Amino acid sequence: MLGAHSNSTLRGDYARARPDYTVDQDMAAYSDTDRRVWRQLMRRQCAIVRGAACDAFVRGIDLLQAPPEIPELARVSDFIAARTGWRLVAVPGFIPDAVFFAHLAARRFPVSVWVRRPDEIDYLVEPDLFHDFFGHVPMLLHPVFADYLAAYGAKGAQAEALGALPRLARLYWYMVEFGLIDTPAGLRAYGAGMLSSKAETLYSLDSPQPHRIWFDLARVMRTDYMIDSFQKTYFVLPDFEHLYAVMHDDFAPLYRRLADTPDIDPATRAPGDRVYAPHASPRHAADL
Ligand code: HBI
Ligand code: FE
Repeated sequence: MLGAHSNSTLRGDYARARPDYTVDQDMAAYSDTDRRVWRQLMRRQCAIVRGAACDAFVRGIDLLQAPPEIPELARVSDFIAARTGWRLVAVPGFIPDAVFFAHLAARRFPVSVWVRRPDEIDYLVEPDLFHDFFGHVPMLLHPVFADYLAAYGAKGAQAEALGALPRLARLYWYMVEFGLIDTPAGLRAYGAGMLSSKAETLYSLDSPQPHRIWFDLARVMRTDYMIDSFQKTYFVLPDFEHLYAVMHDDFAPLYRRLADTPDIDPATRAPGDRVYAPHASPRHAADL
C-alpha cells in the first residue's frame, strides 16, 4: 500500500539500512504483540481470500503455506527464487522511488520488516510486513505477473528521467495494489492493497459504487488516486498476459502524448471507457 510518505515521518529504523536500503531481519526483535497481530491478520485474511481472490493469488498463499508465524524472509526467498527468480529483501519501510524500482528490476521485492500495532489492524498508511508479505508475495509466484513486475521495475529509470514517475506510479497503484481480474467464475481481486483489507476486498467486488473499467494503459496513467479511502475506480484485467504485454512498448511516446491530456478524476467516467459488466452470478456470503 502506498502512503503519502513524502511528508509523514517514516516508521522504520533507517539508521541501520545499507545504501540499497536493505536491512537484516532480526527475528528476535519481534514482540509477543507482533506475533499475535500476525496470527490474527493471517487467520482473518485467509478466511476472505477464497471466493474473493483469483486462483493465482490463492495458489500463491497455499504455496507459501500461509505462515501462521512471522516468516523468515531469507528462507522464503529461496523458495520463490527457485520458481520465478524473485527474492525478498528486508527494508525499514518506504524507500526512495529510484531504489524501489531498481530492486524490482533486479527481481528483488522490498518487504518492510516491522509489524503494525493492534490498533492498526484495519488500516495503516505505510506498508508493514503483513501487507507486503500477504498482499504482494503470493503473486510473485505467478510466472506472468512475476515477469510483469520485473518489467515494471525496469521502466523506473526512464520514467524518472522523463519526469513521468507519477504516471508510472499509477500503474503500480491500480494494477499492483488494487487490481481486479475477470474469471469464468466472475470478478476476482488480486491487488495487495485490497486483499490485505477485508472491507476493501468486499467493496471492490460487490459495491455498486466504484467504476470498474477494463484495463487500458493510457487510461490508468491518466487516472488520479487517493491514498486514504476506498478506490472510486478499479481496473479489470482479462488475464495477466494483457498486463505483461503492454510492458514491451516504449512508454516515452505515451508519456509525451499524455503530457497535454488532463488527468481523470477517479470519481468520474471518461469518454471511451469500456465499462466492465458482471457476467457471473453474484458471489454469495458462503463463498467468503
Ligand atoms: N517503497 N518499501 C517500499 N514499498 C513500496 O511499495 C514503495 C516504496 N517506494 C515507492 C513506492 N512504493 C511507489 O512510489 C511506487 O509506485 C514506485
Ligand atoms: Fe503495497
